[in-house]
Amino acid sequence: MKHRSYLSIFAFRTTWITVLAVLFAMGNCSCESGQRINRSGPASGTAQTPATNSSTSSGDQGSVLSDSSGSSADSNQVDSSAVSDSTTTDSTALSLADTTASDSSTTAASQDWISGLPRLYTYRIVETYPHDHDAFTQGLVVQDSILYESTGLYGESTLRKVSLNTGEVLKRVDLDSRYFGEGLTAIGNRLVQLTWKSEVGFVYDKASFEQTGSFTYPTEGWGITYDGERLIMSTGSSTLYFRDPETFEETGRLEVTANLSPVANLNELEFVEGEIFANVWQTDRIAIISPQTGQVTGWLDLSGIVPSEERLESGAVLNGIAYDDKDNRLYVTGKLWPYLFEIELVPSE
Ligand SMILES: [Ca+2]
Repeated sequence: MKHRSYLSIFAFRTTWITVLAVLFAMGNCSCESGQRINRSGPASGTAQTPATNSSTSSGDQGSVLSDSSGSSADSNQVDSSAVSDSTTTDSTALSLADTTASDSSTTAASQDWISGLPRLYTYRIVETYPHDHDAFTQGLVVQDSILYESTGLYGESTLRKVSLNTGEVLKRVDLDSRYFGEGLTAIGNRLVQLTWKSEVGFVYDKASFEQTGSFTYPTEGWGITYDGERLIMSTGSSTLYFRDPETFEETGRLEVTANLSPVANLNELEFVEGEIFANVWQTDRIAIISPQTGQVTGWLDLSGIVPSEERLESGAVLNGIAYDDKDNRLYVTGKLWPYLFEIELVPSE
């Protein structure tokens, strides 16, 4: 009975989503831009539907945060995220089930052109690098084999310059213990770092790490990236905020949806070849988002990329995406992960 009901819903959704997709494709096909990334090749990772991910419970992150800071604000994040996360998980599970059921295309477009449903990708590990397993990664940027990393937790938050190849920390700034470091992005010779609940961001000279400015925002700060014209910021919700890279004033918003359902808990961000990649907090999934429509055009499932025995802390979840557009290399890591991976996307069959 449950199966029959699900098929009815799927048939209805597929019919009118197809209509929307065709109309959308006639005006603006976002699938072309994604093909510049290498999305072919054999998969070393096990393709699994993220609906069956072994994502940690919302309380797991809380145990890490509580252990490190004991702040009452931490429990606030756990509480609110727990509510929104359940919504996200439900809608995402349905979205991915739809994708798996209907995905018979072998093209590497990030969105199924016929059905309009998100494509599902797994990964191939190109290279494995060391990563400081004490780094509670919240923001990640890579340029010329140098990582710029923001780490969180009260009393432990940092801005770091790290050698990609060795994991050695080459330069480091410790944030005041009032601040919980969050997202990080680069704009020319500047680095921009968010804080979680302090509603302030910091601007640094990329070479010297000297703080050259700050700005405020009326939300939590989670992830941030730069598309060459605009800053794109996440707050743990399903809304992305565009900000001016000079004044930091808000210039627009984008509601992120998958099959018309909001996708909450958007966290670390990276602008990759015309699309926004976003970690979904406490999952092994990265949403590939059209910056024009907010639609999730693809899901990247990173389940199993770190062997389970390596995850020393229960809150050690995926939370780091960096893309080097000079050589089209994509890197991912997580909070307290001992490794950083260069990966390629592989369409899931
Ligand atoms: Ca990033």
